[in-house]
Amino acid sequence: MSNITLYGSSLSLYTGRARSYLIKAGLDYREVTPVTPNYRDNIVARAGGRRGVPTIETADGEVIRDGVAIVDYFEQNSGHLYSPKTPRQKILSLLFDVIGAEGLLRPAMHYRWNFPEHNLEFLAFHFQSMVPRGPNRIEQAEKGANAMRAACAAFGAVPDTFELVETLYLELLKKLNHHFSDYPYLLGGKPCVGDFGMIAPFFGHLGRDPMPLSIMQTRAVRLFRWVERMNRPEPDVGEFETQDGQYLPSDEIPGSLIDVLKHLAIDFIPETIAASDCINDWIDQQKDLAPGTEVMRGVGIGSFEARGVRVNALAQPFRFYLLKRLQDYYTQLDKKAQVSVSDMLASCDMLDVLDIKLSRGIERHNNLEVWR
Ligand SMILES: N[C@@H](CCC(=O)N[C@@H](CS)C(=O)NCC(=O)O)C(=O)O
Repeated sequence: MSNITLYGSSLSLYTGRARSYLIKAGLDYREVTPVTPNYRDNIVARAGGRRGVPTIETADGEVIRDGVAIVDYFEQNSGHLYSPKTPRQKILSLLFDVIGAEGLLRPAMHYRWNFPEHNLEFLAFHFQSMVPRGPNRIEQAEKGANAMRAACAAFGAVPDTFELVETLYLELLKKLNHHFSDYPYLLGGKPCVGDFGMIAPFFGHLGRDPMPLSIMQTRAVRLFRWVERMNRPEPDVGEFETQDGQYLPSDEIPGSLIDVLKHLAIDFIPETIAASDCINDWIDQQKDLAPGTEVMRGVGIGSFEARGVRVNALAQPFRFYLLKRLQDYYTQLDKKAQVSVSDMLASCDMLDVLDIKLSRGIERHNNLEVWR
């Protein structure tokens, strides 16, 4: 029997992050679809009452819900094996964690939900697999799928933005493909927390659903190889000359990664500003929001422009819970390191990530994110 149980699904974006971490760290786990009586009767209550995946049960019987908390738990136990120690690399590791898990939902959901002729049968099967066996299985699965289809539009993928979403995504593929032609992972020879964030959209959705998988395989084979590599226990770096399993020396950041970030900034920065404005307005209006209240997934719609196209997207507090980690790390750096980091962020149009904040903090309590 394995030590760790991962409740998750192949289809789930966020499970992809936790699974990849467990695989790369060589941890002994088994993945279970969250439809078992044990999950329903014992795990959900200890996961804050949320039927969310990924959730794990550790060898000691501890239950942890949320992919970020799961990675944190093992990073702490391993002495932060996948957290770079130098300022620029550590900041980018944290930034890619936010972008991967929160900043690429629009293309991930667009390529899943807006190509039914390619994806629908595949999705129907998987949504049914996530529902416990019983008389209303098909109806319940359809309900779940419809909620996700609606979420796709809420993240800003609607007919008026399809062209923008696709253009940005295809350009991103090219840039990532270029980077992964030279390096096995974002920061060199070893995955970092940011790689685990990025695998979330790039496995469950963009590297697995039929439509986007075929795009990635035909247009970005080196990116596709990174997706494979992130899901294999061996290094799987045969095509690279350098196979040292290390981050790049001297806090180096490759130019190819700066290009990737510069491109991501096109919608990530205006979206983050719009979301923070929206959430801070909402916070101002909540006169009776008691500390400990669960943080909702979205609290309104942020509106912004990218390449001249208006996008309206759900403003999600969780993005800022993650961004604050990067800001806290930056604050405690010495002056010289801060300059080195801010120069790098400025060079990829990402300097704003140091300043965009919510007026109220978020913390975790009983496996839930709550307002401080
Ligand atoms: N912040 C969480 C989000 C997890 C999440 O949204 N999971 C989806 C499936 S991919 C889900 O289970 N949603 C229902 C819920 O969280 O209650 C993470 O990083 O793991």
